[in-house]
Amino acid sequence: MKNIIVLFSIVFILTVNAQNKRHIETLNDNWSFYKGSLEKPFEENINSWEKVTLPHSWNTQDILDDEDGYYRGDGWYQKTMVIPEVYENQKVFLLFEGANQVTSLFVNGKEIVEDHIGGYTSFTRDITSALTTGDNTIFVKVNNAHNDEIVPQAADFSFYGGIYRDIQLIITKPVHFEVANLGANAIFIRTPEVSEKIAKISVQSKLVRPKKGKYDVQHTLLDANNNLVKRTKVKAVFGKDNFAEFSIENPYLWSPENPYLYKLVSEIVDKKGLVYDKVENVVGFRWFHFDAKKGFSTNGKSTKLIGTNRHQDFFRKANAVSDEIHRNDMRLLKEMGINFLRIAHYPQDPAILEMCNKYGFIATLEIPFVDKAAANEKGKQNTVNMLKEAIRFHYNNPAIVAWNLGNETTMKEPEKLGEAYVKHFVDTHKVLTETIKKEDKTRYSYSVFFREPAYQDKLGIRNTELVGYNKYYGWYVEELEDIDKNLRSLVKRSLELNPDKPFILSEYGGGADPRIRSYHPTRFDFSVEYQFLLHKAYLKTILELPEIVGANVWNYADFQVEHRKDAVPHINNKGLVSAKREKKDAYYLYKAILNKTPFIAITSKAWQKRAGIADEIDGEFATQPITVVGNSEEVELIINGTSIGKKTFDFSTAIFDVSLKQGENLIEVISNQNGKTIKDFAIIDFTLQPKNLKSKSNPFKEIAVNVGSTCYFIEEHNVDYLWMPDQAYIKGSFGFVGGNLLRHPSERRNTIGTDVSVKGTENDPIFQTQMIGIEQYKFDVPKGTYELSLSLAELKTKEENSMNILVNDKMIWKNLNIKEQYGNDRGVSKRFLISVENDNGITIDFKATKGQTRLSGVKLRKVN
Ligand code: GCB
Ligand code: CA
Repeated sequence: MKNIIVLFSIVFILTVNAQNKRHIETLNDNWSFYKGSLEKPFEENINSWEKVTLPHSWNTQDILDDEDGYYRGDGWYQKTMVIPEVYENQKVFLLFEGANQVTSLFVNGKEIVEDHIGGYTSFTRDITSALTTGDNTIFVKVNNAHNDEIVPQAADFSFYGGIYRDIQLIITKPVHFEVANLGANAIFIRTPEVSEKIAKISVQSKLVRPKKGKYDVQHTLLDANNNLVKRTKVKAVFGKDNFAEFSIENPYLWSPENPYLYKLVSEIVDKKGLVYDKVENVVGFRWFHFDAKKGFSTNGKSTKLIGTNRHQDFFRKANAVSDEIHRNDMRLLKEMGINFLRIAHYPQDPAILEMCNKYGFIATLEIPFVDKAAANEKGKQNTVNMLKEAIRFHYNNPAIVAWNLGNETTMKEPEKLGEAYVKHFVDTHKVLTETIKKEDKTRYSYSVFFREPAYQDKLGIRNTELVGYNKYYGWYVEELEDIDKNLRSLVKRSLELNPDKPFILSEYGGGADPRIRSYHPTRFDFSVEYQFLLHKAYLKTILELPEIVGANVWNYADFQVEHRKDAVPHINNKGLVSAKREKKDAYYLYKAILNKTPFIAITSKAWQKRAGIADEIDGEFATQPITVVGNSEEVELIINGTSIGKKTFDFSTAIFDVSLKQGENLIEVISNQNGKTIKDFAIIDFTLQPKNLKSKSNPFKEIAVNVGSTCYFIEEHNVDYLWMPDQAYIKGSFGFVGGNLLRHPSERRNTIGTDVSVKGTENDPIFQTQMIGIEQYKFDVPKGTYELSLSLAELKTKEENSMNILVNDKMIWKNLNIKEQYGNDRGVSKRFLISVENDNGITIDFKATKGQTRLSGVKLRKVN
């Protein structure tokens, strides 16, 4: 009997508690979707619409195809649902975590005012008055068309449309903490005083009460194990803010090294102690400071801030990225060892902030005021409102230390856009800076530029407490060797203007297509190896120079940009991981440098299928460099069971020359650190190309050459098919005769190839790199039957070009005018069957009949 009573009371307590938590559930499933505008949406036959699940974007495919542009217009979502009855006279809200970019909501045909403006901030709407019992119909119209009154006006990312984050259904009692305070939960937590001895906490909250009633607001602080630390109760006032303040002794402090989180449970209770609403927030007790010379410190301890930027983006998902992917990104960043995250270029999913708090990432958060202002009164108001929404929604995250008002806002030079623009532009900066300090006195104001410091200064927009600079030395401008010199001089110029304004290197980086590999990396070749060298150079200076208080790699991951035309069209591949989150070599460099726990890695281990030309005639090995990174003293490398000795790490890097044989090669690396052995390995499937193509011991089989390139190219869609770098003809081997490498016309990208998006192929880098004016291509192969494949393209050529192609003096392609016959910017490949009947091998002649000859790629395969 006693047991039964105990059981009953447990059940009773559980139900009371359950009921008094506000009810929250996601509303992601079972939406119907229509892409386009609708005259009479409520009369539509929904059955013909597409069934979708949130997060959803309608631009997952069209940002990646060969057609310019992507759909920017209306999209309609519809859902029918029964609202769960949780309370009597309950209040029902919809919280949209993110929909891009103007959202209209209709419940049972009734418009819920007002439209939400802006694609990246969360918002909540009270839908109670429009609801009925039984089925309720919800229509959401989202529009992502360009709008002069909404930022971003332009940017290097795609403005994907859709309800691309979760929708939450929130149900409260009539008396509750305000839900729709610009998207925030109306509880603002501050820690006005924190030391090792004492932490003061002040909580501001706002209540909504439809009818009379006397309530208290009760705040309970729990430690990380959910133990009660302190509870306080104040009499609730309505119509204005409630304030509560209390302090605790010997607080556990939150820091990047030890991100200790408390939990604050805020409740509305009546005199009998019955709970009416309950909201939880995390609390981190910390103090922090930026100093232009000494750098950043948390709780008095200096910390060099090193991390990355991050976009909300995943391959073929546009921005419709699940919480699981968000959290996986954060996990990979934690593993890499960062302590600093620039949440660029707009507020992101709550999941990101949750993990910043938990992992101890110092974070900056910004609004999408990018490149250009929405230069009109409405535009300014919208921008300011976005900033307010961002600050209020994310206010309680201890990880955030600064609010950034914009990114490279002078990309479109204001002076060139007229006087009225300049006025709006400068004014917008001013109002945003003020808004930050008005909304939040506990954090720094921040803005990010890319032009010369004096330029911003002259415009009067260098007014925030922190400044960030995005600099692409060694990529868009200047050479790798001068990165150190250029960074030092930039920092100096910034500090000369304002000696007390801390400087953050808010972006730096370079592109790397995981399919492109090189042993002779050069600027703008998009090789993974060049990116590695670039980051190594930056890291050295960043770590050395105290005046760079923080630095963020651009970018954590590759992301999709519809209008970008790099090695992978539509992808900005400056990520340390790919758009599908495969780690690139530079990721491991950061991991080795930033991690304290023992770590070594063969940086190129993801590159499994490799090839090379034998060192000697009839040789059995090809020697290639293998880079190892690690945070110990030295490392030993073992190839196929045989040690080739040890090397000392230099800036966490060691390079071995390794002899690879035909077939499978096992590379092992071993290192000792504090008595602990750490290892890594790589398995390389190696194709040994004979040095002499007539070799008897290693007969020629097949080769693919990326003509006009010093890089290897891995063709992913043909099961890791590998193209080799090109070479000038060597007797007995292969190579080109005559001609010049195709170069990008602009000085800025003076390296090989051109960045045109090539139609009809996914192997753009093969076609983008070319030999122009080529005379011959030769293979000194033995007698036999061969399949010869030629890859060609005319990329943005203006002049007329046509040529004859002959193999061993026999015409195989007459008057080939690629542009006329196939079209500009289109890749063409054709295979020919060739027989070689004497010892002279294969000579392919290219003879211009108009303009110039060209060749992008060549493959040769021995059939018989
Ligand atoms: C920048 C921008 C960023 C771009 C990046 C790039 O400075 O802030 O949005 O994606 O450069 O890759 O060019
Ligand atoms: Ca090529």
